[in-house]
Amino acid sequence: MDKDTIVKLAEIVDTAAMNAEPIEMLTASYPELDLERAYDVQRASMARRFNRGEKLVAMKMGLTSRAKMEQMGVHNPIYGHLTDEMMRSNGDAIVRSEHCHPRVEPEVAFILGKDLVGPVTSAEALDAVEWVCGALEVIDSRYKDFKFTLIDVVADNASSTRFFLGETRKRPEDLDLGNLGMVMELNGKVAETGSSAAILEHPARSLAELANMLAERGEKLVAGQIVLAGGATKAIHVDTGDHVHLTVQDLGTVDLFVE
Ligand code: 0L1
Ligand code: MG
Repeated sequence: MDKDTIVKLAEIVDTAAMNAEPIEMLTASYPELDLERAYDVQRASMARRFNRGEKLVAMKMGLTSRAKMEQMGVHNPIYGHLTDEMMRSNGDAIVRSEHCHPRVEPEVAFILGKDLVGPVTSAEALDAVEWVCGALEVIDSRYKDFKFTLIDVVADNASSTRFFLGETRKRPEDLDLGNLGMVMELNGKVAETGSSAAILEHPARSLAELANMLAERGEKLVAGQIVLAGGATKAIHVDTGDHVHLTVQDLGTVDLFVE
């Protein structure tokens, strides 16, 4: 697949995200698109955002739970890029009309105190973490009727759209990071319960995997960057008027509204 095609596909996914207009999966028209090239499309779509003035502030891991991997028939997680334009403050609202079919998932996020260059072990990855907090990620696949392959999702920046961090920050050594209980409520009713253990068995493993996948491309995570480790439960659909409230053991709460 040549560079012009990568740039064209990046324009298609970026425009779909900007206009909240669902598209057919790319692999239907470009069956030669493979995982490597899909990450090229993801980077080319990010380059378009950076040209519009957005700044990279975070990375995310996706498809980190067994349930989600089985659902997609894959064995490896994926990653995506998150910008300042995607970040919202705890308690803010997302705008329903800016999204195709938004869903929300409960996560744990890291804030790095040091650069992190793979290959690393989970322990080495954790050593680069300054703070841990709870997070809500809003994902919004741009594909019509949720029909896509893993390759399509990667090209679509792992369905990234918005993310919210909790205000409570803890050092990793002050938490039972591998088994934090999480309860996600929708409009005052418990919608999902889970544990951070569902995030690749330990969120630190997810962080290490991310550093290792980036290292394959000669890239690294840098001090100050945020990393969303992945969803601990299924994502829930949200619509106008909804309120999602997440409680993470020892990490307080995170709220988002849909307007
Ligand atoms: O954050 C993630 O787990 C990415 C999910 C990508 C697939 C989807 O949109 O469900
Ligand atoms: Mg996620």
